[in-house]
Amino acid sequence: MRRRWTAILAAILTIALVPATTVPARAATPITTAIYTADPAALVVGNTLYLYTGHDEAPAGGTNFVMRDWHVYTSTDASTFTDQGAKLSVSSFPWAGGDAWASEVEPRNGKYYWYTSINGNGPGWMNIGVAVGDSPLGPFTDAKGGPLISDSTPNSSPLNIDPTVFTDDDGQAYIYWGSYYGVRAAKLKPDMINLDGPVVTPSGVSNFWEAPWMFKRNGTYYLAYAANDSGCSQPGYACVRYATASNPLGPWTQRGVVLDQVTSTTNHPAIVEFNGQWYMVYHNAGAPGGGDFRRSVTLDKLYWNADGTMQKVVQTTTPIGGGGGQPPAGTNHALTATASTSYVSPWETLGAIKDGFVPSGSADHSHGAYGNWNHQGTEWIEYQWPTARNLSKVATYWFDDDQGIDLPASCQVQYWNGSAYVNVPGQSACGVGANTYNVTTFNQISTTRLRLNITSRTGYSTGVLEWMAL
Ligand code: FUB
Repeated sequence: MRRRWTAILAAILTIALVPATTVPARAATPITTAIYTADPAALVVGNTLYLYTGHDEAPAGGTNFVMRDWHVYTSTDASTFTDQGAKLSVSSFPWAGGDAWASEVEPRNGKYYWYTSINGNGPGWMNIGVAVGDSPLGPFTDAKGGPLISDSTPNSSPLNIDPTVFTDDDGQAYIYWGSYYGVRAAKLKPDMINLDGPVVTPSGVSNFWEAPWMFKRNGTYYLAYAANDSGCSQPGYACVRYATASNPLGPWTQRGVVLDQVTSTTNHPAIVEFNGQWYMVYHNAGAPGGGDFRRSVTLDKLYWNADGTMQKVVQTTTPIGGGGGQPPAGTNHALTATASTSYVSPWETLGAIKDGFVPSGSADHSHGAYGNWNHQGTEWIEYQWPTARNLSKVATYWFDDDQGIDLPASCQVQYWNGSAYVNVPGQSACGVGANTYNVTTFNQISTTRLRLNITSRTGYSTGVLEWMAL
């Protein structure tokens, strides 16, 4: 019972196989909208990028994970992805009972080892299992007949999930895993299905929550992982921090945040170089109908600094559909901005305007909303960035609660020109329509501050669900 309750907590806090379908996903994020996907792991073999993902099957409004199998997606351009089908499922592990959580695939000697988080269906709860196949697409079968790591493994994590396996240049393989702030590591034997020596608790992986991803670049070891400290994410959400080390078992030095919180409560990184470009692969709740248990894998480019640190990834928005009730395409700089306002009602959430949520209508404040009831007249919301952003468009999704907050009478976009706020040049109409992204275009500006002046209708206050800066 304690374990089931723990499962629900984890869900809140963290957070017969089907044939391939070869319908390409859109050449943009998310990699597919045909199903909900989560917990990506990336592997490059030859000229193909393989993404191994979990599969969210929770119903709309569901409050826990429903995950039964894992899919494989392939791409040769990191843009269009093909679903190769569910290549592994809970039923592939006869000793397991459910919960096909995060996984990762590691090649060795012509074989592909697929490490999974899975419910052992016995004493204890989540385990690490391992399947093996002869190609990146399998077929995969249980490699061990039981868990590789379980609660009975000495010094195991408080929650044995989220394996990441890394093979060093000398052939030694390492497995990192864990959740509930309990990162663990061990060497793997050359057979890849047995631990080689004790489980260690690597030092220096500060603020670790779960979802480790290990790799090496230019002789330095990198460990990215989900963290949920107040320095990087709102309560209940997670960012991705990373640490570096000169030894595969540490000690590690934490280097900061590489991915801000996303629109789902959980966050889960995979970092990979493909065709000379580095990518951050992760999930969010951005697909239509998405949510914390209906996530979607997406990817964005990742760039390096000369000193080997990673630049924070800019989360791009999804150009699915475009227009109408869908957000316009382009890089939404709101995601990296600090928001402020002339006034927000104490019970409302200013940060909601920049969480990338796609509202189902102007009354949909399920992800929070900015509102200034009971003020009337002109109020403003504003974005600030530490360095200038090139901007030429905003998209505003108004909040209308059919009570004291109504659509505004008018609005105007302004920017800080170094000494004062002035209207953005060449501004098109500032739309005040309901149930849509009102797009206002202007001549490109470079600024650290962008402001939206909102003037209410007589007798009403105003509100905003999303304000995109592109
Ligand atoms: O998908 C289930 C769990 O949520 C994963 O194992 C965690 O990493 C989090 O993404």
